Amino acid sequence: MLRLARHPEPILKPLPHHPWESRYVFNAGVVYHNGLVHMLYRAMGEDMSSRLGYAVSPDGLTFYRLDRPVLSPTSPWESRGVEDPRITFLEGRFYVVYTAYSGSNVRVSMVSTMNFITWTHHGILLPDEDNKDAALFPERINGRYAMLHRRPPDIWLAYSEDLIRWTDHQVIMRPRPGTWESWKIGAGAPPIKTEWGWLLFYHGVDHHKVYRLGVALLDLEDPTRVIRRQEAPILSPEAPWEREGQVPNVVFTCGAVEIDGTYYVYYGGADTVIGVATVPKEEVERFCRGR
Ligand code: BMA
Repeated sequence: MLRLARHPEPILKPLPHHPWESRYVFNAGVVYHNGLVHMLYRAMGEDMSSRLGYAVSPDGLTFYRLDRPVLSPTSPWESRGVEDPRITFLEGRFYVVYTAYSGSNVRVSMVSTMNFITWTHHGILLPDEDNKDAALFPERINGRYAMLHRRPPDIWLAYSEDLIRWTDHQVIMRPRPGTWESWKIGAGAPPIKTEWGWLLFYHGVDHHKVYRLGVALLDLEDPTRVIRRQEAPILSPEAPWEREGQVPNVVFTCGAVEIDGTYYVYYGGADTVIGVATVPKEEVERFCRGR
């Protein structure tokens, strides 16, 4: 059974002297590129609107952050915040799919960058529906781009020729009644390519609103086909800073990386701080192989 081991302390906390991130930092997207972990994290401060901060780390544990947000709301769709960024390095650019929150609606929105400071805005991806927890696959599959998204309570997959117009929407994973993921599920980290399939760290919520993390494996050629899905969660809120905070009993991931034979899964604890939990690559491979 695959289990993550949590790092004993949060790796990023709110900073009282930065008004934009004085209250909560959580739900971080990450990418490992040229020997550095680049992180975009959701930050909330005095005005309770979400912005994205940027932090960078040489080892996955010690992060150095900028003193101002790198992405703030720009359109009416996100007047109350830009939330839950998921970063995918795709064809030489960093694409970030995030939740645009208007106060009454949530939309999937996308920006891209080469440097995490200056952005190209691609706009809303699924214009006519409330949707979140979207994540791009890091390469085309049979010639088309692929993205996971969430029509409650399920994880869906869609394809696109141009990253903007999405078609062929299909449910790929549903909640499992009577379990830790009985109410709703959503993609976590963007899918990670392995020899055995697309590795997916995702979240599940039960009817007591406890958020936990799970793991699944999707077919490389046809990612609508779920090869394997572990029954037990891989991380549950147990540490004090996962059990108490803005929203109690939450571990919620938006990104994971592999560094030197270890997977690092970053997650928000109680929508208040950022933690990381790790697992050796061999154990993940054992899960992928089904033994
Ligand atoms: C989800 C999202 C996440 C959040 C989680 C727990 O619906 O809004 O950003 O971490 O709820 O509150």
